[in-house]
Amino acid sequence: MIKGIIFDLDGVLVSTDKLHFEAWKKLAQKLGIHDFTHEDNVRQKGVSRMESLEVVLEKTDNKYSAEEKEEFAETKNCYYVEMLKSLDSEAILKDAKEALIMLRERGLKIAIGSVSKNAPIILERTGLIDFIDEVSCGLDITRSKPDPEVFLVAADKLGLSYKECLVAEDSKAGIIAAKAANMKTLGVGPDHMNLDADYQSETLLSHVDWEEILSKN
Ligand code: B16
Ligand code: MG
Repeated sequence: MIKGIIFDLDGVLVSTDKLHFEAWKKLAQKLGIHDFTHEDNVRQKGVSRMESLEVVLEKTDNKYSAEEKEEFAETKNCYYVEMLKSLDSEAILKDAKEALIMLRERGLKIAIGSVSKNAPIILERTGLIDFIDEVSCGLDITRSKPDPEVFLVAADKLGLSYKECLVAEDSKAGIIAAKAANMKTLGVGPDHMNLDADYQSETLLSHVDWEEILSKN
């Protein structure tokens, strides 16, 4: 029986996925890369900061040292953190807050499962922190999605077994991670049809048959 829902953050509850894209694009331009596209950015979803940098560097023949790469990742994070300063509840995606409220009223426990080290600040700035029970984020783990670690930590923090959890995700890496954790999956967002999840929906409420999901599992 499903007793807890673990939500990815960027692109599922908040629109910060767009800010990640802007910040990586700005770094790419600084490095003389002018063809960094939305398709490249899709491959960065759910993966760590350093792995995301490699997606950018695939677009240049220049070779960089480990120190230079650390510096680039830090520069991108500075751009991103600067953008987060003006973040507020407006960044919460359609249906997200309503879904959290409805699920909690039904007695389900709610956790965040995000590999972002900026997750706590995003939850504070948007006010979403008041609607969740536990946070598992980049500060709690050593391996990013598609490794299941972030979701295993979330379930442990909720005090639930892995098969009692369902994961809502907008990235392929995240769906693979959730399946590896033995959890049910709900693919959301513009790419929901391509995620190979157990259930799929563009948004978190209007198009999701929570009744069916929760009664069948
Ligand atoms: P940060 P999620 C992920 O968050 C993003 O999807 C991914 O694009 C980003 O590289 C990663 O967080 C690390 O984020 O640089 O802020 O630590 O989708 O797992 O919520
Ligand atoms: Mg995401």
